[in-house]
Amino acid sequence: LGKVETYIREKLEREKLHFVLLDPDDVSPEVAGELARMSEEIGVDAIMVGGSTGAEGEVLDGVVKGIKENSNLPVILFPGSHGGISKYADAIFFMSLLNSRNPFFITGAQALGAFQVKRYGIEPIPMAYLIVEPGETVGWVGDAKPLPRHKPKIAAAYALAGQYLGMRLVYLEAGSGAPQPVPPEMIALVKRVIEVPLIVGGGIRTEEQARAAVKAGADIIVTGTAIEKAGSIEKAREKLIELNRGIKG
Ligand code: 1GP
Repeated sequence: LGKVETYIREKLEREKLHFVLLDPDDVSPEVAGELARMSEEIGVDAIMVGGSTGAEGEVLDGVVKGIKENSNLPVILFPGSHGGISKYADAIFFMSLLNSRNPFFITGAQALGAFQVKRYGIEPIPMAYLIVEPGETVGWVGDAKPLPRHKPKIAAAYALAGQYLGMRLVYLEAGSGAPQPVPPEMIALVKRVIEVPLIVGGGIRTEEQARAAVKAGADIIVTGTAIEKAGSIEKAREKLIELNRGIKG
C-alpha cells in the first residue's frame, strides 16, 4: 500500500476519520489554504479536492497548491473525470462509479487518466463509488441510476461487488448538498457485508448527522458544503469543530 493509504489504515485502527472536501469551483486557493490550515488544527484527517464541474486545470492546481502551502494534511483528489488530476496532489481516489449507466464513468475516464497518474507519481487508491438517491449534481452528471434510499440491500450488493473487484474503499454518496444524508439503515447493512473501510458523504451538516453515520458504521465521513458555505471563516471553524466532535466523539 502507498503512503496515504497506509496513513488512512493506521489511523482507522484507532479512530473514525473526517475528510474535508473542497471544490475548486467554489473556493479560491487562499480560502482553501485557510480552511485546510484550520482543518488540520482542529483534527481533520485529510483534504479531498474535486467536483463535478469546473474542478480542472489551473483552477484545480491553484487550490491544491494553496492547501499544500498551508497544511501538512494529505491531499487526495476526488475527480469527476480524467480532468480532475493535479500533479501537486498526494493521492487520488481512483474511483469507478459502479452504478452509472455510462461506461465512461465506470472505466472510460479511468483509462484516459491512468497514464497521467503514473507520470506524476500520484498514489492511486482504488475505490467503489456508489451514488444514493437523490445524488444531486454528481448523480446527474455521472449518469447514475441512484440507489433507492429504502433499498439498503441493493447498495450492499454493489458495495460487495466493488470489494470483490479489488477496490479497497467503498464510498456511499448522497450527493453534495443533498437534503438528507445516506440513511443509517443503508450504512449499517453495507458495513455488515463488506470488510474494506466505508466512506459516507453528502448532506452531512450537523454533529448529530455525523454521529448517526458513524454509529451506523461509517469509517470515514466527508463534509464539504457545510464548511464551504458556512458564511465566514469563523463560522467555518465552528462548523468544523462541531462536525469533528460528532465524528471523533
Ligand atoms: C460530496 O460527499 C461529498 O461528494 C460531500 O457532500 O458537500 O453535502 O458535504 P456535502
